Amino acid sequence: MRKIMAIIVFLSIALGVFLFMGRGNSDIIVYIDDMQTVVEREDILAMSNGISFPAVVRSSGSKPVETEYTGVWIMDFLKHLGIEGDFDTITFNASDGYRVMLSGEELKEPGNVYLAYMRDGEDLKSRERGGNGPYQLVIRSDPFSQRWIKHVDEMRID
Ligand SMILES: Nc1nc2c(c(=O)[nH]1)N[C@H]1C(S)=C(S)[C@@H](COP(=O)(O)O)O[C@H]1N2
Ligand SMILES: [Mo]
Repeated sequence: MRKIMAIIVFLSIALGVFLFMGRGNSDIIVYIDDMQTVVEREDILAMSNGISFPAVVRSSGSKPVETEYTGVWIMDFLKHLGIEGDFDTITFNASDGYRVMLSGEELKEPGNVYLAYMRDGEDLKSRERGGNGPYQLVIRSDPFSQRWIKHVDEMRID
């Protein structure tokens, strides 16, 4: 009996770890003034209507690759949180400490800044799993992709 209990406990822990690792952290925390909103992956998938666009990816040490990203336009993302145009800048933070601030002007440019969650029809993998995700900010006017923030997990709206 104790053996069976031990096996059940072990399997539950293993399953928990597996699910945790598999998901990575797929929430984005949005800060506005003193308020903090947690946006979950299913919210992001529901708001995007699956917009896809081509992009050339230049990663250090490899040739440029033509790919297709899928994501939500940043202004549509904000609109779903009740944020329209009343901000000057947004600071994007990544889980590895990378940080980029973008101006409202640039963010409002139609079809430029996207919060991407898929590349070539596959979910972006987390940093732990060797990917650029689970979310990557893609700035289409930025051909050398220095500001294409990988692993975005926070946004501060000012
Ligand atoms: N989170 C995060 N995003 C990042 C970076 C980084 O170090 N961390 N580097 C930037 C730079 S300098 C480039 S050129 C592109 C591509 O980086 P890669 O060559 O490592 O793929 O990602 C950008 N986004
Ligand atoms: Mo770079």
